[in-house]
Amino acid sequence: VRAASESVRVVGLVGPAGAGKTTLLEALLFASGALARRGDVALGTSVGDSSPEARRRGQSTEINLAGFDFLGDRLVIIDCPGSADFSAAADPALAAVDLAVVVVDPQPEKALLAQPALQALERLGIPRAVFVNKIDQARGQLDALIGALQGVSATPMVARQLPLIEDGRVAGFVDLALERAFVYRAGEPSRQIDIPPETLADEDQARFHMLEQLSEFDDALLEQLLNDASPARDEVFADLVADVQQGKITPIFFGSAHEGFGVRRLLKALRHETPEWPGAARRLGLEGDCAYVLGVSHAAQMGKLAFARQFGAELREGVELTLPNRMRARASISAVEAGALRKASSCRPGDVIALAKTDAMTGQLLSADGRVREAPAQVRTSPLYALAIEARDRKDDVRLSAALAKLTEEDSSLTLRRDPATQETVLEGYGEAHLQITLDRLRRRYGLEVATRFPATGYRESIRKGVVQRGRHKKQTGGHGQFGDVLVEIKPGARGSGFTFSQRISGGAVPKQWIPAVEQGLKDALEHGPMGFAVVDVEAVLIDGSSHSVDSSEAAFRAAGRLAMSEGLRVCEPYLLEPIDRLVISAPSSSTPRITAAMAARRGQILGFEPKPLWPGWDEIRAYMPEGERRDFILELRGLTQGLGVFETAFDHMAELGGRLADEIVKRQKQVA
Ligand SMILES: Nc1nc2c(ncn2[C@@H]2O[C@H](COP(=O)(O)OP(=O)(O)OP(=O)(O)O)[C@@H](O)[C@H]2O)c(=O)[nH]1
Ligand SMILES: [Mg+2]
Repeated sequence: VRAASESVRVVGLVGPAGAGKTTLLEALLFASGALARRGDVALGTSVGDSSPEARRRGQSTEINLAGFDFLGDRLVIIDCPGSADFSAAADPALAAVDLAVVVVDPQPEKALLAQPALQALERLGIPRAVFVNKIDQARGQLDALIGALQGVSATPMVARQLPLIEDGRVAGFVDLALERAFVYRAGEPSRQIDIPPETLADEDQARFHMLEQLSEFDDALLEQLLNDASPARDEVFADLVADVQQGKITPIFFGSAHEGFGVRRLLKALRHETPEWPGAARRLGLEGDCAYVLGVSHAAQMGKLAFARQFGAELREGVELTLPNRMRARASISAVEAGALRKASSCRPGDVIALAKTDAMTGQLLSADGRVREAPAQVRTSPLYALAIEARDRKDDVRLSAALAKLTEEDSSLTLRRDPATQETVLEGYGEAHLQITLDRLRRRYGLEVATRFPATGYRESIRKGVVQRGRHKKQTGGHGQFGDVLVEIKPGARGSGFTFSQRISGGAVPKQWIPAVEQGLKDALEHGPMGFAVVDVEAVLIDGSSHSVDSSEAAFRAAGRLAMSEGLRVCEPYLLEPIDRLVISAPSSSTPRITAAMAARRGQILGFEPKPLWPGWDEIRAYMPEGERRDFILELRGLTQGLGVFETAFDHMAELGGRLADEIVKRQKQVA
């Protein structure tokens, strides 16, 4: 039974793929006593990564949520996937944490893969700490690591521990705030020892450096340091807590999730230094009693579950919740434990719960006070990879739409759109693996087989020359005939003008009421030009024509217009146009030469590159790239940048495409048709 004064804290685990976040979640659960036995991601026995997709891939494919008690306080951990394919889906959940632990590798080059995560947290103002994991594999000093991390962080990186090196390995640490030394022991809590005499000088220096860093935000401490006075331990702790909670510093801890080293130390720090929920509420702009939806799941047998964090007052089972669309639902609450849900009668402020029978979406606010609340604004980066999908069996079309609706609800980084021009259903996400797990889920959960291909590129055609063309539609079938006759001037229009129509008919050569039909006919013919694509940037002027008092009709004039255009286009020297996207690529500067070379091979046109503002060591490359070349570019970009490269993109303009490439595209289009 919990006392009312106990607090709940929500901590996110973020950082590069494979750094050991899910292993750390397991270690935290085990160290707290919530698990009797420690599982292993590699053996498929961990609490996290329990979905079939995550198990099969041996990496997190969605967030893992687990709650537990530690020394009378409650902690909820949100373990986020590190891979760029899956991390965007975790952003809405991460926005609501009290603190994020960035898990990194001890090797500086690998640790720097955490730069995007660190900078995102700084930008969002989320309090953070670094956990240098896999310390069991570290060799030698860690100064280079701390230096590298400091190089990419705007706030001071404060080493809280001094590693104790024995035979080139990290055997333990000195806690610089406590001034106590500990040695790691496999499978057991660390043992306290006297600070080894040969370490005293280093310890003194490291501690002084830490105090110097803290004195930047504390004038009294600065004065003490200048006067060579030794500050009280309580004051140092108070500074550490305040500075971490305000996001002014990023403390660094060391350990090994796999060996259980330094995990208890981290737990204690999280318990003391993680701010309570009002900080996150302020950041999200929340007031009053409401629950923020971290994520939605259709995975379990329980139907739809909304995982939410309660802000404001305690939430009781059965209380009426107001959704953003003014619908109401009674709260049906389950507490989130280690790998399981447990029916609960209430939820304390700050805690995370699963809500059944509530049709909520990720990022939404559910109000307990009856107010309708708008979801807090969230930035989304543009999708980077897309596939057109269709059911292998047409009979499954309806089931496929329903399943995709559920999957896009569950994964907020996935978007689904229907392309009206090509009639394609296009699934957009953050990479090949991202869309692949979506297809895996379609197959496994819903028994749906789909076919995929790259979405059709929006080629168009236009004309180089003009012509005056006659279109004459005449049919004599039995009684009533059909007659329409037009003379049309066809000529190239301005780029981007699409289709423009005008008329210079005098004396009613084409009766007024049929002129719109002529225009429609001309347009009809533009849908499929001589090369098989839609024709754009064409101007047409209806000059003359003739009609028949009985046989002329709307349909006949439309047919005449169609005829004039489709015959005329052929002699106007049609040429192919391809869509060109504008890209802004962000990546580490060291990879810029390789990226520009790769872009050249994709007929990209570099507009320029410069250092990315506020991103030390990164470049921003601006370029044009044909849409057809861009569709799998993210895969190559990641290959060149250790997975770090990203881009923002949007359609920019249409450009002429000639030569062999154009011939091939036209040939392929004719085969399809
Ligand atoms: N030697 C050593 N290996 C570790 C340690 N922690 C994790 N590993 C191993 O590193 C690999 C990746 O661990 P995960 O916990 O899945 O890493 P993650 O950060 O959750 O990875 P993603 O979810 O894909 O981002 C596994 O094989 C772990 O056994 C550690 O402290 N020491
Ligand atoms: Mg993981």
